[in-house]
Amino acid sequence: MRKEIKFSSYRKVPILLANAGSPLQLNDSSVIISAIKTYLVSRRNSLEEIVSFYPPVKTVTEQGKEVVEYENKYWLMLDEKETKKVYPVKEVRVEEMKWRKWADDWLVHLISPNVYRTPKEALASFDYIVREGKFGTLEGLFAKYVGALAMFFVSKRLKKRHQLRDDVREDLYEAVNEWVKAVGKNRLFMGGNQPNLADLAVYGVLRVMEGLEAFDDMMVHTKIQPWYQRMEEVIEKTGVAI
Ligand SMILES: N[C@@H](CCC(=O)N[C@@H](CS)C(=O)NCC(=O)O)C(=O)O
Repeated sequence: MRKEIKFSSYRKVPILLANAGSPLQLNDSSVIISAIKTYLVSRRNSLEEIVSFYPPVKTVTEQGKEVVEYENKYWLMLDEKETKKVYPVKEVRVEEMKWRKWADDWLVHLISPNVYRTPKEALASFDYIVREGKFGTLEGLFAKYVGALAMFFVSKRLKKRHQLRDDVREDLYEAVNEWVKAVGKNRLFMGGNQPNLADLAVYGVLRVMEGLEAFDDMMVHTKIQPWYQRMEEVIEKTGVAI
């Protein structure tokens, strides 16, 4: 809830608070992932130092809105030896970056138009949000009906902004199948026998829709299921995705 992130001038979630000697705040899911992965592989630098390699850059959009982006957010800060270990050939690194960016710039924008597509779906989505969140009874009821109605309309605007087709499912199916095709038939994950950060990014986006009509439709109408199931299995086995 907004009041829970009052301490932060960055107003989006997720935010990661790390206790790295001094308290440290990491913003943006892709920065969080790149910083942690860098830290886990290298352990050369403190998390603080690693985070400084992903500086925020403020820009102003044509509409005059200030937006923050983070530099290098798909790049792991590794030396030559570590790089060889994580990315045996350069192409593997380029491919991972390409699809992480695709997940952030395209795939993620298909969620709202799909899960708030109809008033009924918007209500089901908010029912889920309210059940998982920390709402009082009345507050929850209000959030559910007002939130669902608001997001139903917002999602129509998002649909226009991102130039989705009238049938937003079509864009979702196409995107997901494009991903399956990119993984191909000769490997379990884009990362080979184990997921890489692109697998993680795509899984993270799709996972959000679990339990909703959009997710079930996607499972039936696309070829995503075998890959998705493998992701669930490795997560189950290792406790974490990577
Ligand atoms: N690029 C950011 C996007 C984060 C984002 O947009 N989060 C949404 C919720 S999923 C949010 O906090 N929106 C509130 C706002 O934009 O004010 C990331 O991947 O972390």
